[in-house]
Amino acid sequence: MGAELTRLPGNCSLEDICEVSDRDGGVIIEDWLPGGVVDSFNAELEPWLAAHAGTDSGTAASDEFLGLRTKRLQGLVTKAPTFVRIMTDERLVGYAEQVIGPISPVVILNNGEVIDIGPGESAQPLHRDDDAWNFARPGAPMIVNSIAALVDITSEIGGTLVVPGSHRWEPGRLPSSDEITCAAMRAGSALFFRGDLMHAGGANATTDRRRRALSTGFCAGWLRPVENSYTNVPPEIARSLPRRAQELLGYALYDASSVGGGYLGYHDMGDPMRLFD
Ligand SMILES: O=C(O)CCC(=O)C(=O)O
Repeated sequence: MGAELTRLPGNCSLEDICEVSDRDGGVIIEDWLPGGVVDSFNAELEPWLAAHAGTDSGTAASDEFLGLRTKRLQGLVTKAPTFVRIMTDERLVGYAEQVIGPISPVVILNNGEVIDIGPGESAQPLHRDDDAWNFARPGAPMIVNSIAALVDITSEIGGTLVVPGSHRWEPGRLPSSDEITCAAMRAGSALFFRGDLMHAGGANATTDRRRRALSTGFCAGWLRPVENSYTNVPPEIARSLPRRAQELLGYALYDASSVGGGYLGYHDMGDPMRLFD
């Protein structure tokens, strides 16, 4: 593995993050989350992960991709309230707004997903998150994602495999092995990356430990997100959240009139935020 990801210190600026991401497609931010946040989030997750019934997403192909030895949790606002603090992080949302800004004046949550890779799991195929929307092309990302380490992550335990620079590649180009690196990180650090960067969950083939990480992604406000936030976080629960979280979950009316677009997501021909008045 000859490729490397740049590592920025925990107090780096949004400008630093955007500059490296623009060049490499992704960047590691050391100690992004304070230890207390990681600890309380992990404690809230424990019962949900213990009760996890196994991968059952609806199709064999998607189960295979998600990982048969991997536990995934969504609906994190309801399961682990510390997630609200994480998903509203100013640098993460600011990063999303910078990258996605050229195609959408508004970003919403694409997914908040714990990815807990168990022993014996194999590596995912390399992919771009933008591939979920089959017309996406490198160079024009529709989403950004982050993978935050909730335990110390190494390549042996299933660290994310990343192909720095692949966000600029022509369609169809595949990496050689020395163009792939692993986002090894200590707990609390995170990889921020664009939706057009090639990456994959790594294999956990030789350890007896689980690789626990959190994926928090944002997409253009006009795109159908991977996670259905309206069913996972219904209005009865969203009502008590901070306004910023409600907006990021997609409850605010999408207004692109400032860039010549229109309005999306009416509730009964009004702004859904009125539900919370
Ligand atoms: O778990 C990871 O490190 C990456 C997971 C991923 O890329 C995915 O599930 O699409």
